[in-house]
Amino acid sequence: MKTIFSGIQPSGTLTLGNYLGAIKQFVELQNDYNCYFCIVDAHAITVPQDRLKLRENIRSLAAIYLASGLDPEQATLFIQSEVPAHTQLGWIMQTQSYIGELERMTQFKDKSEGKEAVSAALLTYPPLMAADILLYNTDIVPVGNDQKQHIELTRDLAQRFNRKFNDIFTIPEIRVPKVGARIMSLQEPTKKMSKSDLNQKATIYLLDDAKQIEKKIKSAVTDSEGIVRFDPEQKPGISNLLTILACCTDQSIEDLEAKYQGISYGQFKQDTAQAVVRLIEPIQKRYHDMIQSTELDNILDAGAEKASYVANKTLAKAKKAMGLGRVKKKK
Ligand code: ATP
Ligand code: LTN
Repeated sequence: MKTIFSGIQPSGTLTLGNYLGAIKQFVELQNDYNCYFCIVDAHAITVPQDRLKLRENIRSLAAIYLASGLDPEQATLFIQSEVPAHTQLGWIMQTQSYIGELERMTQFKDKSEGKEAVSAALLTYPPLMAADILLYNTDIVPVGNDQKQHIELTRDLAQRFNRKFNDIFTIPEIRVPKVGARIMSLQEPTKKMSKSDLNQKATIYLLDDAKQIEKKIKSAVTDSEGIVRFDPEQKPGISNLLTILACCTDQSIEDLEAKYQGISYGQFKQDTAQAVVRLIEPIQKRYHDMIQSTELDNILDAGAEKASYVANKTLAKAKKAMGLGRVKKKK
């Protein structure tokens, strides 16, 4: 059975973009693959975090994984910092990364731009991400479109290591959803919808209530053409809403274009909001049951143990291949 690994940062309340780009795929894939889904808290601290808020976000993300339908019997769910092999292999992968290639990463450029104090860890974020993936002999990494560059680099680092030392790492493939790989901001539909957007109206959070969702979609930026048509270049706002509606109802964009011929943006927006609410409401209900439960802790404990076992084996191989540590003398 092939192996899947993916991670989400506990850096704020999850968005509809995170759900449609990442989690929805995780749930669909869990029956057919050996899956590891991680809460990458060590990645979240590459930018400043409030410690209490971070704790809360970690637990909240775990509850969202479960509420979305990830089954701990099928998939291993765990917290990155509870499996030390991640940061250990992360260091090793840093030794194989060139500063130039790390500086070229668009996420680094975006997050460091205009800032005075940029942590070194923001630059070395991709080798840690490579370590996450490579520890589990991962074949496939399901992510949104924005992670393509990081997965490419992971492949390069793995190949570089294998060539120089020993053929240890599996070279992973990326998997992005056909529709929904890049959900855009509701207010600036040429920008991706993001957890960290300061404009609350731009982003639908998975824990928003029905009223908030309706309000946000109603005020989403569109155009004056008045035709519901998919054209991301000329009509980014309407195309984004079409994508959202298609993902939430599992219909094709073509079918929706036909269905909304001659129908007003007002009605289209109302239907889109309703579809989002219908998708999210049951997740929210399960979330509230899950978040306080001891079951959540048991699942994360078991996940960390299972992940550590596999990760430590790969880490030991990588260390040995590089000559780290020692070989004990026989008596
Ligand atoms: P931030 O905005 O703080 O950088 P983020 O939400 O972009 O955070 P992650 O938590 O690291 O970043 O993303 C988790 C997963 O969600 C990744 O697979 C990412 O590709 C996907 N994702 C994030 N935003 C979107 C989006 N707008 N559309 C589709 N997928 C997305
Ligand atoms: N960088 C990713 C989060 C992430 C990840 C991973 C995704 C960290 N490690 C391993 C897939 C596999 C992001 O979404 N910003």
